[in-house]
Amino acid sequence: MGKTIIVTGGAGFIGSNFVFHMLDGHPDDRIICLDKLTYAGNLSTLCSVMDRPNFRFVKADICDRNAVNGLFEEEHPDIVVNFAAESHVDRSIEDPGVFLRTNILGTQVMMDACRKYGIERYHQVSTDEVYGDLPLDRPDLFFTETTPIHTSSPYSASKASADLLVLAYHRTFGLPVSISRCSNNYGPYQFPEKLIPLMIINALHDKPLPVYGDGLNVRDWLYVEDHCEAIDRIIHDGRVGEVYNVGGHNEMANIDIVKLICHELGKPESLITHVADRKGHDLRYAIDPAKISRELGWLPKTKFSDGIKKTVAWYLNNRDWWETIISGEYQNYYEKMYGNRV
Ligand code: NAD
Ligand code: TDX
Repeated sequence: MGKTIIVTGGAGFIGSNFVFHMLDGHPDDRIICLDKLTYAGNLSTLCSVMDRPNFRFVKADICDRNAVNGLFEEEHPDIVVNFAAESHVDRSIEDPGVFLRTNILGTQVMMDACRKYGIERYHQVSTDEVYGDLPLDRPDLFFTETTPIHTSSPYSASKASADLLVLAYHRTFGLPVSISRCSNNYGPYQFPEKLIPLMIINALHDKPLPVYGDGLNVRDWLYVEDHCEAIDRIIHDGRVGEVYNVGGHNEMANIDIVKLICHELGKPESLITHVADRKGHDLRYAIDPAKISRELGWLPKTKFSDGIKKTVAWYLNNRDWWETIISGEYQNYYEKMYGNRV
């Protein structure tokens, strides 16, 4: 029999890709998307699956205990995958409060519901940022699952706090948890505040491309579908109580990514503008994915050279999606779709 899976944050970038991945790959499962629809959540992203009989969308805050408990009582989920989070480092530097609330307390509320009603697996979607950063002049160093937690931004501190709480609920209450710590994702439906979509959209408008500092900071990029496949494997075959790093050994300096985007779009590199650096800017992320490859046979399928072409093509072919975001119109979508249904 199929499983019932609650996917929190499923109207965001990775969560929506995960919803599509699960509906395609596990048609017998029932997928419930629980999402608050913050500025980063876009219900129109899910319009192609909204009418599927084995899909349900519920607008709710993961911090809202009554709403979360009510959903567990109705749906009796077997698995919870928690993507819901405030995810943008720059915003966490401006206003940390909501990061602590959603990323830590929201995680607690979700896990308390799992304890109260019983669950087969609670999976926490975490990030490589919990490990802090690596020096640029030590390409031999990588983050493994035993690298100490050492955070830089309020965002990464909130994600690390949540991870510690998840492991504490496993040890203290026996909650069957798992955690994935993935490197930077890119692909369709990424909100245009993040590096790759922001640069694509600015370049299309011949606007300046704002590179923080010297642009030499390194990120380790993974195509979003590969991340979804990794989580799929972990929730089904990953060991309870374990952390799995997810990444594809694809390190690139920011400036090289931006130049590549200029090249793909036929835009001049003179659009590149160096701006003030991010406060506390992490130098280099680099994941060692040996554990997930060894234990679960996971390997990334999309090479960066193909993935970036697919991503640029997606933004070119889906202008409506990001134009409604830039105009702010997408925030009226829920009202339009659901306003007269309640
Ligand atoms: P995103 O910002 O695109 O989406 C977040 C989603 O969560 C949105 O739909 C938003 O409406 C929802 N949400 C926010 N607060 C909520 C709340 N209180 N209750 C219910 N829903 C809420 O984020 P993303 O880039 O898709 O990241 C998803 C997860 O993956 C996050 O936990 C993030 O930390 C993690 N992660 C992201 C990356 C990356 O490169 N983007 C890499 C590693 C890990
Ligand atoms: O305008 C920009 N200019 C710029 O130089 C932006 C938005 C970013 N940058 C730099 C900062 C980073 O070094 O590009 C790099 C990538 O920045 P982001 O897209 O903001 O991602 P990052 O800070 O690396 O965090 C991402 O990966 C880990 C996600 O946003 C997190 O949610 C995830 O946990």
